[in-house]
Amino acid sequence: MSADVKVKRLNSKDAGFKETLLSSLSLPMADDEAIDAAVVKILAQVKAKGDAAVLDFTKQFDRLNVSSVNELEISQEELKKAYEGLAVEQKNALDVAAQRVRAYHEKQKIEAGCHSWEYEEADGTRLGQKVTALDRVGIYVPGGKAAYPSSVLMNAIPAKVAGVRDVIMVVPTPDGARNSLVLAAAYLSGVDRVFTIGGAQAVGAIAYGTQTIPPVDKIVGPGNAYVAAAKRRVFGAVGIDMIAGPSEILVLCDGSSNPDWIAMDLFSQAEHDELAQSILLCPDEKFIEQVQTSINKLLPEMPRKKVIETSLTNRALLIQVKNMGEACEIANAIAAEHLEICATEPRKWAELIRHAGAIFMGNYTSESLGDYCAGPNHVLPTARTARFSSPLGVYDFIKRSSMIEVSEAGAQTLGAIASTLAHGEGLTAHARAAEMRLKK
Ligand code: HSO
Ligand code: ZN
Repeated sequence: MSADVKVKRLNSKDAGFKETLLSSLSLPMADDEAIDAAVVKILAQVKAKGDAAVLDFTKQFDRLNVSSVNELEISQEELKKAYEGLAVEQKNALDVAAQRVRAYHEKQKIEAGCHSWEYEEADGTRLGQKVTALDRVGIYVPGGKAAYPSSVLMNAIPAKVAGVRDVIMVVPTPDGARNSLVLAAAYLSGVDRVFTIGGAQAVGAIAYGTQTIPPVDKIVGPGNAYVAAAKRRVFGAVGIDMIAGPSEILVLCDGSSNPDWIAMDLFSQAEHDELAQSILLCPDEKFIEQVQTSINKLLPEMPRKKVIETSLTNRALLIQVKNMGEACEIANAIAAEHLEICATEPRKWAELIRHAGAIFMGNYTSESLGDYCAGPNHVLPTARTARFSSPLGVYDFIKRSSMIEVSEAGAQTLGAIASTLAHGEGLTAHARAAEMRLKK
């Protein structure tokens, strides 16, 4: 390992601070033309040839040579076996995580407007919204180094809680290497069917359907640049969740925490990706110094120190602010995926926060608890999109239909209004349809 990591320091008093900060933040992933062009071809092949194209691409990219897509499906018995074969400790941990994620999302279903409603007006006209679950959802699960069983839980459980009947998971298994924790998580979350396919071809297969793979209504889950490009391309034909960028953590600390804890929290997202971004906002210069010291003390122990070092060197910031109030203002401008408030009065500061994917309050709430088992979803808006979007949730797997039932009396008042407006738009049939229902 090279010399110490020196994390970039900023001070909110510096001239041009705001501009420097904003230009250092991650942007939503841009389209890569070469990748997009390759993806367009793959999607067209899958759309035209179905199973045959899926088999070809799976042979080409994942070196799996099979003669039918049926051979790429993992049966429920195999999923169950994967779960039952886990070491006791892992099985228990996965059980508790699944149970807590389910309980949180059950609660969310009740509290977050995921149910139908109706009201009646004085003349008997009834208006409302009917909520229905999507019929079929596809979950993309990356293979290789980013194969996270926790992400299977976070994507599949809210879909099942919403009432989605068919959850179809796709997961690439290059050279046939299956991840038993991922399969166990699929079993625990109630995934209905699993196919060992990946890349743009998998996105195309579940978007358009093939002879063997059923078409879904929405595709969720993270993936590499090819998967992201394919999701963008099939959007419209199907729904998608979001295009997730590298992980981000923003820590607001009043200096009351243990600098080692803060350093490790910054590492925890840095270890995901060289492009991940970890930022500390703190009014206490001495504490910032201590965090920098902890970083260098703890980094050598980290198995993923290379990734962490690159991420911290290129992307991390230690920012000295005037006070915690200013830290909250800056946090709103950053709109981070994960925001930790490590302070003695975390709730007081949380009240000032308007933009963040998830807010972790108090010195005992490490962000990593949220990644696995606190209960809330770990699929969160990145790259400042928390300004306008929300964590993945039950509400992403439902949709709403407007419900309108006009009484005879209601048709008299509404009919006259609609008729006037329709004539104004030159739409005579609209006007006549309303007028015909008026009593003479
Ligand atoms: N922090 C990641 C999710 C994750 N962490 C999965 C560990 N496993 C994005 O929110
Ligand atoms: Zn994480």
